[in-house]
Amino acid sequence: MEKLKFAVLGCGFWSKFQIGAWSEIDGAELIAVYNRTRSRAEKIAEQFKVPRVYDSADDLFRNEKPDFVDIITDVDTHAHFVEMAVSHGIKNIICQKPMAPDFTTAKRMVKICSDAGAKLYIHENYRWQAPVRRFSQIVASGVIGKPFKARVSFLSGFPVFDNQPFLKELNHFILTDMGSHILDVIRFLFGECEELWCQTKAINKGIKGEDLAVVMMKMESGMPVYTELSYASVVEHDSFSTLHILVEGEKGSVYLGPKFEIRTTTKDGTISEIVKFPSYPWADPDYIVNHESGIHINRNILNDILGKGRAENTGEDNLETVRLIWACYESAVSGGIIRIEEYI
Ligand code: 89Y
Repeated sequence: MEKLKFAVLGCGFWSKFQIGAWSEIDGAELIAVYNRTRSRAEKIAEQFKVPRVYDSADDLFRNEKPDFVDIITDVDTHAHFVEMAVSHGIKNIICQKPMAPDFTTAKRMVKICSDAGAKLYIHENYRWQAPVRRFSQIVASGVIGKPFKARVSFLSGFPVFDNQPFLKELNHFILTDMGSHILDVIRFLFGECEELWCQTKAINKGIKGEDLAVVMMKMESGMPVYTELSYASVVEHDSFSTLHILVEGEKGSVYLGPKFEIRTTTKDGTISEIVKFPSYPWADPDYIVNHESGIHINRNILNDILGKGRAENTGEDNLETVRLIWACYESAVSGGIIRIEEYI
């Protein structure tokens, strides 16, 4: 089978997990890696047997002419590398979440790609987590009837800054880092949001951004969704690195809770199932459900590139998640309700 050749830009914390996920998929071959600090790229190249290493992304594009590129650099550089890829004629560009450091930049990235006839995909993987997919199937099966309300929680005290110290330096933290996941899962499960109200706070000492956000949403369907995101929580069941969801419907409720257990309750009683998924040597056990989902999103994107399917996580689609993140910040500052169709 002919494999598409791809390059990775950025060899920081997330690259080994994303490249690990690619290594589980037939049909794509990693031919080169770039990192500003060359030694980091060399380390990744050694681990994953990548033939060529660059400390200039321009040189990489010029020499390698990859079929697609996977950008896994820090958020502040995403737009720069997307533009560079476009200028080198790359037609398939994958960019790590969050797409951009602000909404205006995200809109510009989508436009640049669309004007150039390049496809932009955003690596937004939480909706691909095995428990989230199974949860969505159960809700769609109709067993609980029409959903009328949901609560989505990410409450964690995981020492996230140990692995990703730069998160401490972000002026906007939990809504960009985790909100991009959670708000995207909410869109995946319940459709688009009509209006929202948000409150944020910084609880941990020594961080620049907020580590707590509480959001009340009214979906276009009229359904209320409450979501809470926190890296300041000391709770019995830490959500890391997934989320807990309760949906109530006319005939029952479904709860995705600790240890990937889904409990479905109707008038006949409660049925429990534990969602299972494989582990991989390249994955970190603390993040396993998160890392495993990378395989599914990568496969979905690859199939789109190959013309064999439609990608869920296009730039255009992800722009709606980015819109919600920044609508949340605006609400947190103004104290008001934001109507999403007016937030442009
Ligand atoms: O950066 C985040 C992500 O994408 O998943 C969890 C994380 O590593 C820390 O919040």
